[in-house]
Amino acid sequence: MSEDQDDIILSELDDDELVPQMFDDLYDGLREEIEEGVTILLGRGWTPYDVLTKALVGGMTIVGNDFRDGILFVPEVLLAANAMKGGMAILKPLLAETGAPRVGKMVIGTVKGDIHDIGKNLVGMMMEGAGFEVVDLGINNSVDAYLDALAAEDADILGMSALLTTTMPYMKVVIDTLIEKGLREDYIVLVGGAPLNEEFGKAIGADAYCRDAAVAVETAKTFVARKHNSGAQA
Ligand code: B1M
Repeated sequence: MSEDQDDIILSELDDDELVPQMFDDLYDGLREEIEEGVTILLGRGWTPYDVLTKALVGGMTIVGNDFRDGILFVPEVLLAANAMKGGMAILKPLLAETGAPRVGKMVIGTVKGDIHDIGKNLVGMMMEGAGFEVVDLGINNSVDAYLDALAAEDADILGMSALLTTTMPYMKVVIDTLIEKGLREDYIVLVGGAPLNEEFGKAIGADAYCRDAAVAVETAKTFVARKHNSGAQA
């Protein structure tokens, strides 16, 4: 962003300067700088979760706002997304390193017609960090892709992500198909993505709408515990 970019030595910045600098670097799609910033913050004792939410997601929010306002365009946003993924790749094993017993299994994917995967990846990482086994189907998933994976993986939870108002209705197609096939009660269905809200989640018949990755983890834990308890009583 600034002409002095080359002169900045990230490790010499204190946290209050480094985080805004990382916002700038994310904005500019500088993957190596983001990876370095993440490593520095971890070295200073930041938790992986704080690095993720305060430095990376914080920066991506600025990118999102400027994309919305027509200041940034697709190529720049792709570069920012690539930089974000570089940082997330460092954090992923650390978030998963809790050693917690497997609490449940989730199949997650972005719906058909939609290629946004950053939020979905984050949810997957946080779920793994909380002890869930996660099967990530990637982007652009059809009903069949979801249903096949749920059966093949013997999953407890179906997670669906959509970032476009044009693709979010596809979640209902998937849920309606589960109902048609008599499978709806076999799975906990959680949905998320920026254009969704609680009302939408209820309207399409999901078990819950999850505002962010942390909420997804808490919601999944609650539903899995409920499922196990009702199983114990049966
Ligand atoms: Co796109 N895009 N994009 N984009 N993009 C949005 C979504 C948009 C809101 C930007 C805008 O105009 N303000 C807009 C949608 C408008 C609308 O539908 N009303 C938009 C558009 C229009 C488009 C294109 C159509 C642009 C074009 O080509 N003209 C195109 C669509 C392509 C397609 O999918 N078919 C497009 C393309 C792209 C890029 C490829 C450039 C890139 C995606 C790169 C990638 O994902 N690999 C991109 C990006 C990066 C964005 C923004 C800027 C950022 C999304 C993001 O990663 N956020 C986005 C603007 C925005 O959202 N403000 C935008 C960070 C992420 C951490 O948050 O994904 O919300 P989020 O995930 C959160 C929660 O929502 C929740 O937890 C996550 C973590 O806390 N969550 C879940 C998400 N999924 C969940 C699933 C769960 C639970 C919780 O399951 C249990």
